[in-house]
Amino acid sequence: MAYEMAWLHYHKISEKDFLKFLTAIHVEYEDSIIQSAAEEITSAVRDMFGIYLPYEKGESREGILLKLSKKDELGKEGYHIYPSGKAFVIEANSSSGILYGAFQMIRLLQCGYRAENMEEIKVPDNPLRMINHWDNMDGSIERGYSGKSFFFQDNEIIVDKRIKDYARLAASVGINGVVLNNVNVKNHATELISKKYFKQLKEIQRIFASYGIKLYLSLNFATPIELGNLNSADPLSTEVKNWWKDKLNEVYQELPGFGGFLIKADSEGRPGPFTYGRTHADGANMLAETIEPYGGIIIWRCFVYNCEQDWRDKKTDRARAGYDHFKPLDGTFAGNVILQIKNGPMDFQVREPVSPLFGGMKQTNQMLEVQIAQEYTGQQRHVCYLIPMFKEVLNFRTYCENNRDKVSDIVSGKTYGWTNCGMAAVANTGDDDNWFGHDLAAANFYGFGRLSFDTGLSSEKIAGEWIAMTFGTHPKVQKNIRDILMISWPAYENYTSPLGIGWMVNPHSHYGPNVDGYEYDRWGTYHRADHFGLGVDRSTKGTGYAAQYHNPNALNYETVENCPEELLLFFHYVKYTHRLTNGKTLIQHIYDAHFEGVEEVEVMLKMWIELIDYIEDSVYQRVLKRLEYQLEHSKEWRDIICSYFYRKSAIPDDKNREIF
Ligand code: GCW
Repeated sequence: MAYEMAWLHYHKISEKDFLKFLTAIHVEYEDSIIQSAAEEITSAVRDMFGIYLPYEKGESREGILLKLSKKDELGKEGYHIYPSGKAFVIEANSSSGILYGAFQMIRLLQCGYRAENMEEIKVPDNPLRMINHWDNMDGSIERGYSGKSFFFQDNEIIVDKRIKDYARLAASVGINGVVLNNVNVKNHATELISKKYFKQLKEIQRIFASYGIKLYLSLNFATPIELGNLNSADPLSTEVKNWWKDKLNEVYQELPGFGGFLIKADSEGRPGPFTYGRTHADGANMLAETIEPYGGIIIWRCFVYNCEQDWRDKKTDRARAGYDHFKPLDGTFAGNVILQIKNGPMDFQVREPVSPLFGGMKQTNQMLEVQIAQEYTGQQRHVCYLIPMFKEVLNFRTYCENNRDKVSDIVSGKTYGWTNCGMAAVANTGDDDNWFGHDLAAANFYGFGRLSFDTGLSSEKIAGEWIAMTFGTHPKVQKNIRDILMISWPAYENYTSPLGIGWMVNPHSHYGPNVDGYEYDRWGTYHRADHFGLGVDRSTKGTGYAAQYHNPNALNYETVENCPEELLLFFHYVKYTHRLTNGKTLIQHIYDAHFEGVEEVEVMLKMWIELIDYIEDSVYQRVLKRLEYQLEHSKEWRDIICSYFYRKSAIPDDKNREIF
């Protein structure tokens, strides 16, 4: 095994109290998931305590007991773990619940808990907790920053030991659905739902299922044309419907228990219902109806916008597109359709407002899409711990109702009683030895899973757990790495683009500073910077985007005075001389934030260097190199952004720093 096991490699622990339970694992009922749970416990106990636990069937009052129960409060996938006399009990209504309980027990031990403090009941907050891979069948990964795909190579599906280890990593943080292939479905990927690939898919599905994970695929809306030789993919054509029916029946015959499909339609060159003058509800419902008898779901992405649109018209605004397209369709989607919505209205920028579709549509299942692949946040070469950003999104009050109106309430189904809903993340894995390119990027995968399971966990708590599992519980290790993670997103925001404006990256690669780099900038620069100021006016005088929110959000975003400052330039064109609440002018804020961002990276690097004696050398060196690089790159960001705005504004830095 050339690769490492991220947070699933266990440190020896000295918790003596737990030893009394380490006589055997007892299971009353057995299936593949319970076997996985038992296997996980056995190997963890072996590594942590040096004890080999025998596995026994039948009831017992001693040892580690895996028990199926019938308790309403544990829901479908929840667990109750607790010590009881000479037994440590992991109890749940389903085998998945037992698996999650087993991983939690292991986690608590790794985090240094004593047996008496290990009782816990937890039911996952979100029904669906998914990872979306953008893996292509040639082995490349769209926006992949940690090597090649471990699912595909040369247009074949790989089935090897790593698939199981991936399932272990995902299940250990509560993931229960995985989309294998990129949403841009082309060529061979269109054929994934054909005979050629069923055998391997079946195998992957079996491995995933033994870790409580359902398999999903991304679908090409034009499959009837490309695979079926029809001349249309019109969702209302009987011929097209029948073709899909036969095809999807075949899929479910071959892959019973298959989760369903993720679809990107009418976006960035992908085909969709618009070609035929149909709505997205027509498209989604046609597919949903076909797979409904099998319990399948259609996850339909709301990332629909016209990248060719002409912005000289003042009301034209990419940010408006999702809401403008989907809001009028509220209530027309089938019950097994879920709309998957990116956290912001644009595209995973370091700072965006929350998409107004959350709480904007009240009668349509919704799912939150975030991106742990750091496409716009340093591409896994910079540390950028994204969990604090996701927490802000989840905690955002939409005001769609008087209470239970936060994004976390909506996507978990608490607001409107949905059961088809949840959270999805665009994956940051690849076949690098450490899975994530940057060792510290693993915290985003780990954190996303944990947060989707338990939205109440704090970013610090999640970081602490991940550090304990990965690097141990030494207080210095805990403190320094947690501090590095916690300042990384604000630092990245500081040295890149200011106050919510975004997009100051090189076109296509989406990496490195380029103030005018927005690739769809045919009609002037996205950020609208001139000699007097910058920012996009999205008030009613401008594009009108701010009005897509419920009040008071809409009212707040409408005016410069009430707009949250971190989003000021997203919503308003503001003069360089405008005074912010801290008394600084906008231009001075731009200079200061960029210098501060670099200083924060200096601190991050220093804190890592202090860990030289505590971290295994190869890992220490890998991270050190990346942090040194990050520091240099953050300076480049600072210099390019500051000099651009110095030249535009001709206002010098009041601290007289050298601006190149
Ligand atoms: O941000 C854009 C990315 C594309 C991606 C698209 C999407 C998979 O640059 O690479 O395509 O988002 O989310 O569909």
